Amino acid sequence: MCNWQRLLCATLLIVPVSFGWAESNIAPNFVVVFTDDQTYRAMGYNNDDVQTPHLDALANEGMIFNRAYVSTPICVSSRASMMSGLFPQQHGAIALNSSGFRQQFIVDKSMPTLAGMLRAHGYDTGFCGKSHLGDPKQYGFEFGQEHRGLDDQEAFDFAQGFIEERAGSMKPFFLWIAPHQPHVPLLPEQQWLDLYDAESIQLDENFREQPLKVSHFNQGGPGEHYYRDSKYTNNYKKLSAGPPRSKKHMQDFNKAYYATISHLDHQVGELVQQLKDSGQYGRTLIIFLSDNGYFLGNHGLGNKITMHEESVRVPFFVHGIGVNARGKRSNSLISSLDVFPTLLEMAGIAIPSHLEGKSLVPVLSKPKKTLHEYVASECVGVNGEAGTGHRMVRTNRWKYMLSGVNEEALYDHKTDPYELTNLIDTKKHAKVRKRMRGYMREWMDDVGDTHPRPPEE
Ligand SMILES: [Ca+2]
Repeated sequence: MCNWQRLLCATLLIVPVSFGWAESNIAPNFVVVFTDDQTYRAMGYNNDDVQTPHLDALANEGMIFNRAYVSTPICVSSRASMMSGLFPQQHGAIALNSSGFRQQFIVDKSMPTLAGMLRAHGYDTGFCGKSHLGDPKQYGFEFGQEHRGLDDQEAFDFAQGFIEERAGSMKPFFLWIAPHQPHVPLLPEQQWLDLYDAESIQLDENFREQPLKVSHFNQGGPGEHYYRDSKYTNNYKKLSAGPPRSKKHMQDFNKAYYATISHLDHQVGELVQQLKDSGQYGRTLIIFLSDNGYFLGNHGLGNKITMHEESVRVPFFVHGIGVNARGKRSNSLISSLDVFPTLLEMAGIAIPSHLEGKSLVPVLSKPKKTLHEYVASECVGVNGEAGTGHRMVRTNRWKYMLSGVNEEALYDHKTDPYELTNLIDTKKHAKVRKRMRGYMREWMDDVGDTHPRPPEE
């Protein structure tokens, strides 16, 4: 019997929700907001240029994770990772091809999904927004559907109805909200554009007009440097294709991108109010993250896919029940794969041993606690070939990247947060290189990567 069932059996047992979830024995609700293509620095609390007052308030009341990395920086694979708790080469959604995931998790049902496990343990499970993996009812959700509206209003309307229907209910729920924003096409309304002056927007230190001719910057097949910004801001201004792209061009794009995020911020603010009105706010854990980042002209790139910070590092915060050290920022290195086991632990469900992530629950009380020695990310098979593409391992200080043509990169984040200097051939860093190559080999063995391993030294 799970916690909420025990509670229902306990006649007239009323426990104040202001108690911690463990003490109160109330099964927590979970609301996950999983945005699309929102890079780490596109959040008010990480960047003064961006206006996200509702998200900032939530994050500052909860716990902000400064070092959160996605298992893969591409939409379909990242979504499949959230639902499966596995890396792409394990769950089978490689780049934009989800057939392997379908076979294991939908057709054979040989592997459990996050929604399926929570539902089996008494949770009402609701989905709204972007699926990218087909009908969400096929992979564990009982309520909801995919919503294709790019302004996400349909999705947030569904969320509102879902929450209102559960006002005062003791049965816990898991609500997955997957907005399209700020993925291109960007269609910001004037009221959000009015918040920003393009000329005053600061570009990052690693802005370039076009990328270096190195495989680490390829975003698909050999030599491809996608730039998806042209024509996509069509109710604001039509931007020409690139690269190269000018500073002014990128400021104009950022204005539309940030305006879209401010719209999303407003929608999340309304959602929080609905949770409060329903009486469910006090027993709800909110997790906010994005499926991948985005290059805003960083390194001369648009899009995502490569292993640089702008692509693999995302905004991530938690708020509400279970967050015992509130108002803190954690530098603990975490992965998007940690969400699955975190929710299971909080729901009192045994964590299956095959999951790749670790529960964040210990960090929610001790923000300095180390959870991972390193985290990994991959984006392989973008051009349809297994083994091609990019991989990285990241410790608190160092990042090691291995491309599909065996080029390597080593960055020191203590001195080089914008990844401008590749130290892979620097004699002084031979020991670090050896250690990072070892982590990479270990991770490649774990996921069954078909690509040749980095050399042993
Ligand atoms: Ca995405």
